[in-house]
Amino acid sequence: TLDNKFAENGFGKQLKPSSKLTTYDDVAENYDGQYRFAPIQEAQVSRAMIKRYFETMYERAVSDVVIVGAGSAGLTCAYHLASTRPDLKITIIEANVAPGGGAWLGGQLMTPMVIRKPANRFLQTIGVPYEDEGAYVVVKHAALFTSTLLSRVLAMPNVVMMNATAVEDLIIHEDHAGQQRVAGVVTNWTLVALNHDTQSCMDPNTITCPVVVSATGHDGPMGAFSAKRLVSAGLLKELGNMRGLDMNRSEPAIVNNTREVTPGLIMAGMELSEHDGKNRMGPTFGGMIGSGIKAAHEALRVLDS
Ligand code: AHZ
Repeated sequence: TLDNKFAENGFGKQLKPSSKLTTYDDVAENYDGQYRFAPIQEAQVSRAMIKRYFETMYERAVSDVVIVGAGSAGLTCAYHLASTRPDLKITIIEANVAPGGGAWLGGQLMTPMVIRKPANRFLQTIGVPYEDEGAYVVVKHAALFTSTLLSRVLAMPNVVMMNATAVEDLIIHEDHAGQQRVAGVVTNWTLVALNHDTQSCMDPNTITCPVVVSATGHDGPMGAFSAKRLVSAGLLKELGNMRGLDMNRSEPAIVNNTREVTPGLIMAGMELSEHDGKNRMGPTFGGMIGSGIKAAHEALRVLDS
């Protein structure tokens, strides 16, 4: 068969580096100005991705913590949790192709990012330089914060991120006493989740876990997902709805109220403003950092209880 032939041709075997492989910056004596790649078969590329991706899906169908939303709050939570407890299987589900949420820009379409003290300590931890302005610090480009945080999080062996994947429901179990408990998430490719109105019966998938951290941001096409679902599932009477902008009220309120809002579900970041009816802060990101760290502590408390 074709597949046997493929196997005979060395599928799965390590390609032998040839002395003829050269790059433009090669200083080898025999460099002749030609960039030469190691040979590859198209199926090897497909299998390299498929094998790893689906093995990961299989393994993470049961996770220790699922973080929904890879914005500044969700990523900070992932960093703190994964670095504190390398034994935990932490799975991040992000609806967008590009993780990072709103933290690629500081505010409006401007690049510098403002972070109030003492949240700058987290920048020191992950190694992001900043200008010190006294009460607050400024990172020269929000993307420096987000890309650094993302790379630190993704480099940790216990973290998996599935992007272009939406959480479209929660798993909710009932215990003997009739108490409802969030016991995982229901996922789908985001492109599928966005098309339920036009295609029938595209069933989702599940990830079971003892703790979900929801950090899906304020209301939007997908935002405030869990807060809205708690209302429609009868676990929250009504949405508090995000209130007007007040930097001094909102940042401590979001951090201090980051908590297990319903058994098994911790809420962090701006999603909490919709759940609780708290003010927004606009373009200052210390509250998201503080909330992410608090959510990590809350997740550990729930896991250890
Ligand atoms: O794509 C969303 C984004 O990356 C993702 N997300 C939303 N719904 C999802 C779902 N499944 C999977 N159902 C989902 N992923 O969640 C991420 C939220 O990131 P964000 O940056 O919007 O939220 P945050 O709370 O981390 O940061 C908020 C930043 C803000 S908003 C604000 C204001 O409006 O005043 N101020 C600040 C600092």
